[in-house]
Order: sequence, then C-alpha cells, then structure tokens
Amino acid sequence: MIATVPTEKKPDEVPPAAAADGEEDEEMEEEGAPEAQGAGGEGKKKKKKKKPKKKSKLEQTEPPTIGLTKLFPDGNFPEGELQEYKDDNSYRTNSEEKRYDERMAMEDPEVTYNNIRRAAEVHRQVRKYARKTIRPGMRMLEIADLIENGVRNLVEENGLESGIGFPTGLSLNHCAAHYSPNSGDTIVLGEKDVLKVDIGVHVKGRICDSAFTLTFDPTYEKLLEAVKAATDTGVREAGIDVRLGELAGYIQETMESYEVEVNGKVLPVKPIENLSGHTIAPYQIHGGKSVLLVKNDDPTKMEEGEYFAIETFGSTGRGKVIEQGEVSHYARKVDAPHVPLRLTSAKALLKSINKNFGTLPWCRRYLERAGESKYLLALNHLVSQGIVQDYPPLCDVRGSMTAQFEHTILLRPTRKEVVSRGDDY
Ligand code: 57R
Ligand code: CO
Repeated sequence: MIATVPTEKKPDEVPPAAAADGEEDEEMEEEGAPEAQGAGGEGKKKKKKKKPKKKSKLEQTEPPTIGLTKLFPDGNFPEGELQEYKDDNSYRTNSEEKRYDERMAMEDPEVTYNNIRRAAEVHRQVRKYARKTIRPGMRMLEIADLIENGVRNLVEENGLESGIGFPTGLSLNHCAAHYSPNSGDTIVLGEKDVLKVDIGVHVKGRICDSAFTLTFDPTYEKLLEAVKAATDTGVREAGIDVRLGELAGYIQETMESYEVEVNGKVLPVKPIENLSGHTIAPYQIHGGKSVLLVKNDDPTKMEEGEYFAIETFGSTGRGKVIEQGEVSHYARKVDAPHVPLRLTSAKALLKSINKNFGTLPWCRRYLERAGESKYLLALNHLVSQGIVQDYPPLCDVRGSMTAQFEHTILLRPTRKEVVSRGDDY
C-alpha cells in the first residue's frame, strides 16, 4: 500500500463521528450537488428546503440551571468592557512590557482573570432572569431563592472553590444596603418599592460584586438615572494612580447634577456620605480601601492589579445612613482574635462557619442551609467576642428613597476591565 498525499477530501473520509449527526450531510448535500450540474442548471433538481441548522450551541434555560463550564467548554470566559487608562498611564495600552505581564497573569492560576470573568458571566445570566422575573407581590424570600438557586446552578457551587460571594442584598426604599430576608420574613415587594439587588458570585475567592436598582413605577426613575450615571463616572474616572478622594469628587459632582420631582416637590439627589465602594481581595469582600461618594482628601492611590467594587448610592433623604433593623449579614473577621471560647456551642458554630464560609460573608439562611439551628446565642457570642462582624441594614430616614448601581473593575497592566458590565447596565 503506497502512501499518497491525499489531494482533496473524498466524501467517505469524514471522521466517522461527524457523519452521525447528519449535520455534515446537510452541508455536503448543499455544497456539492447544485453546482456540479453545470451553471445552465438544466435538469436543475428542485432545491430541497434547507431545514434550519440544528443549533449545536447549548442555550441557557429559564430559570437558569446549566453550569457555565458546560456553556464555555474551552474554559475561556468573556472579557468585560475595556477602558484605556488616561494621562500618564495611557502608554500602557500598547506597552510590550505590560502586555507581557498580562500574558504571564493569564498563565498564573492565582492571577488569571478567568475566575472573575466566569463569576461575572454567572452574574449577568442570573440578573438577566431576575430582572424579568422579579415583580410586585413576590415575597422577599422567594426573590432571594430564585437568585441564589441561579447562582448556585450556574457557578456549579463547590464548597469554597465556587459559590455565592455574599448574601443577596434586597434592600428596600430608605434602606440602602445589607438587608436580606431571614427565615420567616413575610415582607412582600410592593408596586411603589425601590429595590436594590446586590448579588455576589465567587470563583476561587475572586468575588464579582455588582448591583442594580429596580422600580415598578416612574416616580423615582430620575433617582435611578442619577445613581447609574454617578457609578459610570466612577468607573470611567477610576484608574492606576488615581487618588480615592479625587475619584469621590467626580462621583459626587455627577450625582448632585440630578434632582427628582416627587408629587410636585423637587428633591436634590444626594450621595450617601457614609457608604462606599471598596477594594476586593481573594475571599475578602472589603479589601481595605474605600471609595467614598463625597469629595475628600484621601490621598490613597489605586494600584495596578487591584479589584475594585465601584458602587454609588443616591438618596432623596439626608444622604446619611444609620444601622437599623434585624441583622442578616455576617462575616468572620479576617484578622479574628484567637480568644478562648467558653460557650461550646460557639466553638462548634465557629467550626461550621470556617468550614462553610471561611472569611466570605454569609447570612442566617445560609447557616441554616448548612444545617445549623438554634444558633443565635452562639452567634451573638461570636459577635460580642469580635470574631464575627455583624452588618445591620443601613438606612436613611423613613420616607426617603435610595438607589444603588455597582460594577467590579479590574486594573489590568494594559487597561481597565469592567468585568461585570452587561447589556443591561
Ligand atoms: O458593598 C456581610 C457584606 N461592603 C457584603 C458586602 O459601605 C460588603 O459601609 C460587606 O456582607 C459585607 C460602607 N462603607 C463604609 C466603610 C464607609 C457599605 C455599602 C456597600 C457594601 C454593601 C459594603 C459596604 N461596606 N462593605 C461590602
Ligand atoms: Co460592594
């Protein structure tokens, strides 16, 4: 048998597998036949109606259930929105050295951007379903479940490797942050409510922290517009070597350029002075740097390689929040003191917290889901011993309305990547 270099592929040489799904045949048939029979087309065989190409691409279901590693089998997840650095960091865009650093980053499992991108794609797909499904009349517990089931399915929850990044924030009206329903919560979403949906997704501790605001009547549309614009200003003006106090000034300027007319009364939109964006570190939602929303003299600079949650909060009230209501949000302190625990139940609870959450934030429902019950005494003991931090809901004055929009950005060596950007916000 003389080995010849094959000239052109003869039909029966298609690898057996492909033939099976008839996809190829379709092609072949399509391609071959008509042309072959001379351009004149005499005796032209009637063109068989091409049945629609069976889309091989797996589509996400509704509600979302398919793990994203199934939808992105090559493990490469979509890059976010790219924004170039300005001024004396604009050289980075085409810097060979910085491009090299990024290639190295992508090869390093600790630094690769693929983890945050996978978390961000989960975030986009879950919020897409949430935005079209959340409606007045639904219980807050129901809304929390639909979001958390989506996140757990799509991120293919696997202990501390991948899962929910922090408690689903569903703060309403004058409450701006850190409210999530506890078991037994009976609150129902109302027609006139302004709902902040703050969702966290993590892959190997890289947390995608992004939030949006929903309202079901036009009264506060302008408030949402103001806060969305302020967050986009923060995202646009963020960059390597940018000082946090200055960035806060740009955010404040945009926010205060808006006003809202409510029942004929014109109200200024105020940035909430004691809330902030923040750096995000592996398994740590607050990495230590805060991006406040009112101009200040914080000279701290943003640095290459940092992850920032750029979030702004606007209010028609005092523009200041206080801790109010029942606590749902908790997190073990990163630098928790190693104090001897007298309460054995507290020792056991801490063991469960370390196993299930480590330093990732959690809420009471997640503790119950991990099998804990009658834990409140032990939990309050861990809080009083300074081992666990409690995060009560943060609210402006009753009657005021607050809104939030948030994106996670990555300060890559060559450019800024808004990893959580979507076609919705
Ligand atoms: O992002 C326990 C969580 N965060 C979830 C998120 O800003 C966070 O207080 C923390 O679950 C814990 C704030 N800034 C002062 C430091 C000036 C709040 C508001 C936004 C939020 C929810 C946040 C804040 N602090 N940490 C992240
Ligand atoms: Co945040």
